[in-house]
Order: sequence, then C-alpha cells, then structure tokens
Amino acid sequence: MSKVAKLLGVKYAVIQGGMACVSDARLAAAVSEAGGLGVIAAGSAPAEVVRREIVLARGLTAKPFGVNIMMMSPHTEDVARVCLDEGVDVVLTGAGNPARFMEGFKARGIKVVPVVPSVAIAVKMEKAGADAVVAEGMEAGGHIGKLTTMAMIPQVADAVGIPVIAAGGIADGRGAAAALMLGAQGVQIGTRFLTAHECGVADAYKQAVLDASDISTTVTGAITGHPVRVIRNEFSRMLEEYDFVSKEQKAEAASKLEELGAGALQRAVDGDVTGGSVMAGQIAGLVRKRRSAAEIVSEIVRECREAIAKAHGSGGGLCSE
Ligand code: TUI
Repeated sequence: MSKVAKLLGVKYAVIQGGMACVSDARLAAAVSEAGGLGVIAAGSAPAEVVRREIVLARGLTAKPFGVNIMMMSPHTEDVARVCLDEGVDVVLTGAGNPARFMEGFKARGIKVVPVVPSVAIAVKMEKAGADAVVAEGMEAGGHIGKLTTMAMIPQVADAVGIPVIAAGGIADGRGAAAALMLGAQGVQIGTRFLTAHECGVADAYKQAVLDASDISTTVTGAITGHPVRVIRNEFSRMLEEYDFVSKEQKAEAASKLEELGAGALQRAVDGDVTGGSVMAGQIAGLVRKRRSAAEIVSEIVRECREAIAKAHGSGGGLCSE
C-alpha cells in the first residue's frame, strides 16, 4: 500500500512528469485513466491555455489529475488562480518556491506536491504545508539541481515526515523498486512518457529519445544558474561554447543564453530536433519502444512487483548464503 497513491486518490503511485510544452490534457488523461496520476504542465503558457487543458482533461477522464505550475513562468500567479478556480485535484510545482500559494490551495482541498532538488528545500516545503514532495535527481531531463536521485532520496526521506516521490533516472519497474528501497513511496516519470502514443511531441522528438544511449544527454546553460538536461545535438553544442567564457563576459553570456533558450524547447517539440532543445533524462537510453500510456503504467507496476519479489526470493541480502 502506497501512502502516495492514497493521498492522490489514484490506484498506482506512478506520476507522469509535468513536462513543459509537452504534458497536455491528452497525455495526462491517458495516464490517469491507466490508474496513475496524469499531469498537465503549465510551463510558460498563459493561464487561459492551461484552463482549456484542464477542461479538456475533465472531458477525457473522471479520475484525478494534476497541474504542474512552473514557478519561473511570467504567468505563475494567473495559472495558480486558474488551478484554484477549477479546483484541480493536485498541484505540483517546479523551478521555484510555491510557499505563497500553499494556503489558498490547501483551503480549497487541493493537494500540493512541490518538486525539490535538495534536502533543505524539501524541509522548507514541508514547513510551508506541502502534502508530499517529488525529489528529482539531476538524471532528470529539463531544469535540474545538483544531486543524484540515488543520493538524494534516502536523505530527503530521513529529513521529512511527508511522503517522498522519487524522480530522475526512473523509466521501468526496476527503477521504481529501487526508489521504494531508498525510502520513496511513489515515482514520477517523464522521459518514458515522451514516447507514449498519446504524447503530442513531433515524431522526430520521440525518435531522438528511442535512439538515445546512456551517454546521449548533456547539461546546457549552467552559467545562467538554470542548468537544463537535453539530448546532445547541434543546438546543445552551440550552447556549450558559452561554458568557456571569461569571468568578465559571464553576465553577457548568461543573458545571451537565456535569449537563445527561449522557444528552443517548443522548436524541438514541433520537430526541429537538431536546432531545438530536446529535453530528456539520462534514462532515455533505456527507452526502446513506443507504447500506450496504459501499457507503460501497467508494465512499470508489474515489473516493480517482480523486482521486489526477486530481491525477496534471493533472501534480500548481500550474504554469500
Ligand atoms: O522544473 C523542473 N524541470 C523543468 S522546468 C522546465 S521549463 C524551463 N525551460 C527553460 C529553462 C528553465 C525552465 C523544464 N524542466 N524540474 C523540477 C525542479 N525544480 N528542478 C529544480 C527545481 C527547483 C529549483 C529550485 C525547485 C525549487 C527551487 O527553489 C526553491 C526555493 O526555495 O527557492
């Protein structure tokens, strides 16, 4: 029994990553229909666009789903208001601190689950009233922190009393089982869902994920203070040139990078996988097949059970006998 599944009102504690420009009503509803928690990503979209996706998702599923609010968006306040108005089941947040919205969401009965990159921020979110946290390691795609999932999950699990959901580097049931062993009670998965039939990214984006190996991703834009993991391509190689600027040129390079980055994700989502930002996690190398969201969820749940049974069957230990 997973506390996370119970908290979120879903059958399985498998949460679909709220991927900016990617996670729309169709993908979210498919994951929720499959028993996981589908998530609509607000990204930098205007509030009315987010509202439309919420309404669309409601037409596609009666099950709970979430909205991920990107805290660096110029529309954060308006998107938060739409989530309140619409009374969404769960709000997840990324790329910043949602403390100022917490009281309003809680008063409306909305579950709040911030994505965090460290123990200190997890503790801060618990104090601010979060219902659970997603601890996301730097194996993840997109905007990342500095810690790995393996090192962060047990430390966050020891530091907070609320349930912990692991993210970053998980794409199958073995990864999910490992996360549970580390102290998580659920998983958030992004990269694997990029190749789902119901995911609306251009076919070239899906193919880039399917073609990726273990070493295909790189981290761009570190000097802006907002490092972003992507699949290596012409665009990421061009950004790399900015990693070597002198101290004096850093501010100028950072603003140039921010400018180059804006719109780059949408370009990739629309099919320009050489000149756009193809955000994906390190686990892309494990993603080999196109499946429906329902097949992905049920395969992960089955494999997770099998991995735990296998460990149990071997005595669960490290001993020679
Ligand atoms: O947010 C993500 N991943 C994302 S957001 C995104 S959209 C974007 N595009 C271009 C540049 C930047 C963003 C693409 N991928 N993951 C969750 C996450 N949250 N990672 C790191 C954090 C985070 C960082 C700082 C959460 C909180 C935080 O600070 C909280 C505080 O107290 O200040």
